[in-house]
Parts: sequence; C-alpha cells; structure tokens
Amino acid sequence: MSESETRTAPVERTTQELQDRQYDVREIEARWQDFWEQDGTFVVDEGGDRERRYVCDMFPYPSGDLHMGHAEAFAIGDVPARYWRLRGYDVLHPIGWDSFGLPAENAAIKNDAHPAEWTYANIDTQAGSFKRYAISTDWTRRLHTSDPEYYRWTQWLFLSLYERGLAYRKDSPVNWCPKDQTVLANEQVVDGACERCHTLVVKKSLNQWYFRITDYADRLLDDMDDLADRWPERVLAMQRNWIGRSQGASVRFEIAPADGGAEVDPVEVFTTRPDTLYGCTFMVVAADAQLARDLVTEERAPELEEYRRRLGSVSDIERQAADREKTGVFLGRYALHPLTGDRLPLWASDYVLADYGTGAVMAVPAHDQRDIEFARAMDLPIRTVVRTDEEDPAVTGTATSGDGVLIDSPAWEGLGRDEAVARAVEVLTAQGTGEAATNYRLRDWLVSRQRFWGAPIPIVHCEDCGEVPVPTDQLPVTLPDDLRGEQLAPKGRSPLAAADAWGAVPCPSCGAAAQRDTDTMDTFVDSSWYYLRYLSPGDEDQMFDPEAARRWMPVDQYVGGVEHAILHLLYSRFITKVLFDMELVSVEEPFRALLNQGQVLNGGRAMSKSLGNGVDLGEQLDAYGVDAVRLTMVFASPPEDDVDWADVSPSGASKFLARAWRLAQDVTSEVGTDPADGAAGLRAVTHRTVSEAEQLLDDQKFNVVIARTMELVNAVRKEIDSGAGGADPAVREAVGVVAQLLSLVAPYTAEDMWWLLGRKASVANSAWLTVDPSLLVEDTVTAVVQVRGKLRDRLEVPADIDAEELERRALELPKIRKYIEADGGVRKVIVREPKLVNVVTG
Ligand code: ANZ
Ligand code: ZN
Repeated sequence: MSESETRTAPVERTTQELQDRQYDVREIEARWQDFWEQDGTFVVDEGGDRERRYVCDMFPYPSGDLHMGHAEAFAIGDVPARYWRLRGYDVLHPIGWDSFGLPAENAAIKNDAHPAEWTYANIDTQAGSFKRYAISTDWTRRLHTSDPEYYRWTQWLFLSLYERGLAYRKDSPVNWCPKDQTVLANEQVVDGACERCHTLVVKKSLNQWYFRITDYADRLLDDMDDLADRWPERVLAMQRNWIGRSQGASVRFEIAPADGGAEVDPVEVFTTRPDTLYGCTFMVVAADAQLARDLVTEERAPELEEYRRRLGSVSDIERQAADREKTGVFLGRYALHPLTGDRLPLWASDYVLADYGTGAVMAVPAHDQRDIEFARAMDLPIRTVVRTDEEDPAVTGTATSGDGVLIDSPAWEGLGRDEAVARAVEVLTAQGTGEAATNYRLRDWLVSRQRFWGAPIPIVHCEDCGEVPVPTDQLPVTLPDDLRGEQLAPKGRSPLAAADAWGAVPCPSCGAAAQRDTDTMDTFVDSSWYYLRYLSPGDEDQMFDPEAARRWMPVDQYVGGVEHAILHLLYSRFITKVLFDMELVSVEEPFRALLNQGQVLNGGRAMSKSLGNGVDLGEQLDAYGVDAVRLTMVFASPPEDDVDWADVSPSGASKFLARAWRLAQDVTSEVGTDPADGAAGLRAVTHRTVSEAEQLLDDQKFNVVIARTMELVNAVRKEIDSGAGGADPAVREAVGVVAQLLSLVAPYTAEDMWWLLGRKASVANSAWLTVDPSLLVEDTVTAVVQVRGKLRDRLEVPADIDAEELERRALELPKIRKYIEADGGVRKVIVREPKLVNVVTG
C-alpha cells in the first residue's frame, strides 16, 4: 500500500467508528462538499498534458432558485464530465450565469430597486444550490454576463462586427411588443405574439441595429453536415428550415406606363418555379411594403392606405395560411410579361410578405394554392401550364404542384420540370430580364433593445461625424447604477434615453457634444460567446485567450434544452464563424456534440404554477438527499426522454444508495490486495460491467449504466453474504467499481464509499479499472442430453447455468423432441447441472 493511496480525508476515524456508522445523507453531504471545495478537486489543470475534453451546460438564467428542470439537465451533463475525468482526461466543466434580461428589470420596477440587486441575489442562491447539488464544476471560472468585466467584451465583439461591416443600423418595420415596449427578433415572435408575455405583436418602423447573419447563411447551412449524428437530427432540421435556402430565379417585369402616373422601375420577383412563367396571369406585391405605395396610382392610393391600416397586427404565419380569406387592392397598373408581353394586373395583398424575397410575386394560380385562391376571389384568369395526373386546376380550383410536362408554353412544350427551369433561366438571362437566384428565409439578426438591463451598444452619435464607435480602451460603457424602480419602466424608448447625464458625452472623434446610443443588446449576444470566456475568465486584455481556445475548442459535449434549437445555437454558430474569420478561434463550429435533455413532468404534464403540479427541488433534496434525486433523474429514462416525477421513486433510489454504501463498509481486506486472488465469478461480473458501461456511456445510455451498477451491487452482496465475505479481494475490486460508477450520478455516496475503502480522495480523479479481456470470456461446458439413459444430443451452456434453464434448453432441442414424441411424452426429467440431463419417457 503506497503512501499516496492511503486515506486522506477531512476527518480521520477509528475502525470501530467506521463500523458503527449508518448511511447518513446529511452528514456525508456536508463533509464532502467542504472537502471538494478546499481540495479544488474540479479545478482544471491548465498545465497538464493529458488529452482534454470540454463539457458545457447551457448556463442558467437567474430567476429564483434552481428548479427540477435544472436538476435534470445538470445531473445529465455531469455524467460525461465525470466519466471523462475518470478516463484520464483533463476536463473543463465550467458554470456561469446569463444574467442580463427582462425579468430582473421588471422585478426592479415592481420593487423600486436596481436590476442588479435582484439578479445577484438570485445568483447567490443558485450558486449555493449548485454547490450542494455537487456538479463537478470549476468554480474559479464562474462568470456573469451582467458583470462589466464580461460585457466589456460583448461590446468589443459588437465593435468587431461593426468594423467588419457586420453590424449596421437601418430603418425597418420591426416586431414591437406593446406590453414590454420593446422590439423583438423574428425568433421571439411565436404565433404572432410576444414569446414572453403573449401580447400580440405589432409592426413599427424603427431605426435598429442588426448583425448581418445572412452573410453566413450558406456556411451555417453547409457546415451542418459535420454535425450530423452528433447533434439531434430534429435540431439540425429546425435550423435548416429556419435558414430556409430556396433555389430558383429572379425575374424582372417591366411596368406599363399608367395614365398620369410616374415612370416606375421594373418589379423584381423571386420564384422557385420559373418553369411556370407562362402561367403567370397577374402580380401581387406585399401591401405593407414601400413598393405597393410606389406602384399604386393616385386614384387607387386611398384604398391601399385603408387596406394597410387594417393590416396592423396579423402575424406572418396567419397571413400566409392557405385557407385564409384572400383580400387585396388593385393598384391600377399592369406589368408586362417578359416573354409574351401580356398585360398582367398588379395587386397588393397581405398574403405576400414584405420581407421575404423581393416582397413581390409572379402569381401562377394554376400551380400555387394561395395564388389560385386570390385569383378566384378577384376573378383573375387561371392558365394551366403543367399537365400532371391531377385534375385541371382551372376546373377544380385546387392548384397542382406536382411534376408533369409543360403545356401551353411555347418552345417549352413537353419538357419536364428541371429542363424547363433550366430553359427559363437561360432565356431570361439572355434577355436580361432575370437570372438564377437563391433566396433565404433567414433575416439579419435584430440586436438592439429599448430596455435597460443589457449591454449598452458602444456607439456615440455625433452631429458632424455620425456613428462613432467608442474606442476600445474606453470600454466598458457601463450602465448607470443610479436608475431604479419607475425610472426603468418602458415608455416607448430606452430608459437609458432618459438618463441625460449618462448619455451626454464628447464625440470620441471630434470632441463636440454628442450622445451615446441608448439601446442595449439582445441578451442572445451575451450568450453567443460565453463558452469562450470560460477559457480565460479573468482576462483583462482580451475577449478570450486564443491559445486556450486552441487547446479547448470546440466544446466536446454541449448539454441543454431543445427550446434553444434555433436562436441560441444559430447565433453561437454564427459568432464562432465570425471569430474564426478574425483568426481568434481555429474551429468553425463551437459545439461538436449536442445533447438535448427531456423535460421533467409531473403526472404527464409539464410542471406549472397554474396546474399546481410543481415540485420544489429544495424539498426533494431535503427529503431524499442530493444523490438520490440525481440518481432518480438519470435512471428514469434515456437522457433525451422526459422524466415524469409521478412515476419515479427517489426513496427507492435512496435505499439503493444505502445498500451500495454498506458494501464499502463490509470490505475488510487491505488496500492493494490482489483481486486475482479473489472469487473468479465476481471478478468476471465486475469486468463485464465496466466493459459494458464504457460502451453505454459512449452511447449516452446513462440510465442503463445505473441498471448495470444495480446488478453489480446485487452480485457483490451475494458474494459477501455467501462467499469469503468482505475479506475477498475480488469484493474490494468490485466495490471500488461500484463507487466509480456511482460517482457519475451520486458523488457524495461514492466519495464516502471510496473513503470507507481506505482510498485517497477523490474518487472523481481515481484511475478507471482497466478491463481484463480474459475475464470477459464466458466459461461454457458441454452438457449431454439422454433420453431413457441413451445419449441423444449435446449442447453448449454457460458453466453457471441453473437447473431450470438447462432443462428448458434441453427439452427444446429438435432431436430430443422427436425422441420424446416417439416414446409417448415426458414422464420425468433428471438434471445434474451443468453437464447432464436425462429425460424419462413413456
Ligand atoms: C411563382 C410560383 C409558381 C411559385 C408556383 C410557387 C409555385 P419558398 O420555397 O418558400 O422560397 N413567394 C416569393 N416571395 C414571396 C413573398 N414575399 N411572400 C409570399 N410568397 C412569396 O417559396 C418561394 C415561392 O413563394 C415563390 O415561387 C413565390 O411563388 C412565393 F407554381 O413564384 B412562386
Ligand atoms: Zn464628432
């Protein structure tokens, strides 16, 4: 027994005291929490030369204390972190808080306080709970996005994008939440309502800051190929759909001069079906687009304005619904068909969206359902140009969108879709009226918010110089700390706009009196890069240390809820690509693998206040202990499935843990005894368990690992009670493995077991058992089967097969069945396991 292997623990105890101890959750929680903290067990060894793994949990928002959802997610995320540590990797597993955002501000308004008070009080509470919950995190790297030391670099990031032309300001109709009095990103509008307060969103024209994420659309799409199999397919599908790349053509339509109307530019459309060009019988522009106003004749203008007023708050999804009643206004003008010169009436309607494609469509009613409904409502012609096996749309009123052959399209007659698309693009290109085009659903990322509790946009507006970036040595632009309560209430503009003293600054460029930008950044900007800040959290000279990024990135395992399938993950991927282009990181994707944990339900439904089915995490921890709750979470189901708290048994988990713990108490052999001298059967079980666990952990079947651990516990208990007892060195080996496997989910119990075994803490950094392949080979023997004493067949069976199983297998043998039948059935079976079965017949 080497010196370094012996027990070092916070309290030394005599053997007798150890024997008398009971499994006491409270006692072991207190003891080991202190120990890990003082020992720095989970502090990363930056100088180490072992292979590295980076496990990152999506960081929490500090709303109150931790809840059951956190408990599940973090229990799951801790499994790979702890496992890889046991496998000898240097593991980085940090924690921080996404601590800017609206709830803090609303609480401050209500309580006449500053948002920081609420925020940091909650962070303290959560941090305490996290420590108790024993997540294996490196606390020295803790960060909060609302700290000036952090948001200084969020502002630096903004300026970097600005410098590269990736941050810009424009006037545009934006989603405005009348209740929260702020703009929302497209992503934050759900079914036409504010994601947070469910108030119907309206459009408002405002001057806003955007990040040019659309420049990265192709890379964001194409690089997803590398994430296949390591990200959930549904997340990739959602991102693909959100980016929404469509291939097609741009087509320009000349506008016929109108009586008394001004000359207008040709109208360009984006279409995915240039092959249907001959079927275009009218055109429609988005009623709320400027284009509609540019096109409308004077006579028709009042009608258009009236229509626009009514449009107000209808969501994009509703607007495009096929079964929605089609409405619109004739603009009094005609476009000219680029191939036939036909006059096509120009309409404005709400079913065409202002900010998709060009905000105008060539309507092909025969082959587009929305167009045909509009055509029927407005009595416009329908011209079928693709013959499919469906009935003629001009007759049925239902558009056909399937493949077929082109008809009624001079020079394209008889062509299939792909050929016709190619031909159309050729003709349009030659004519100069169109070309092949790609269109995206993705819009630029609207990042400015008229709220207080966020990172101020580091721009100064000067009469003479215009937009002037705040020089980086003047960062951070800190929030004023003297605004509180009512002063933060939304009044249609940013609360910062009311802080005159704060906003008035000299222009960094010319020195004249100027104004700070009074908007703050979307909190998704804060969270788009935090996983990089963990790499050098105290860094005062840079956003993060590129050297550390080379060592640690990408994150090997990212863990979090599927609710972030689009926003946060898309933004983080975008920002990583920008930083790659700036040569600050060497990877183009931040998260190599993604795990979306399921939800915690109660009685089949998500926990909620209104249903009154919430379960308080603190109460569960008090009742059953941390380990039992964590074990229950992980054992309940595969990590990506939901856990229903009504169907699980934390008290059962607690009993199991006590049973496992007592095994360690029963071990009486010395540290260092050779397990090879112990029971071979138990050793085989131990090594098989470890070998299977390795595969299961790689496959993220964490719940099955726990089931295997339970089986191992049973096998050890049997061995202790019936074999050589606690003195058998094979028992010591097995209990060591139980402790290591349990340490993945029940760290307190595992650590205490390790200590009972006389080993040096911490089990978290102990050496993983090297599987002995010779022990995995199952021993088999040849059994002979007799019928009426005569040898009739043989079979291979495990050496430890029981009598019942051997009899069953013997009687199933086809040859034996034949003899039995011939002899008039079984009278009696004599079994001498594992080698002999004799069937008496007649
Ligand atoms: C003619 C046509 C014929 C179309 C046909 C479809 C079928 P995705 O795939 O989503 O990109 N479109 C273009 N801009 C629009 C806008 N701002 N609002 C509403 N609809 C718009 O869809 C592209 C198709 O959606 C385009 O192709 C256009 O209609 C319509 F048999 O053009 B199509
Ligand atoms: Zn100036």
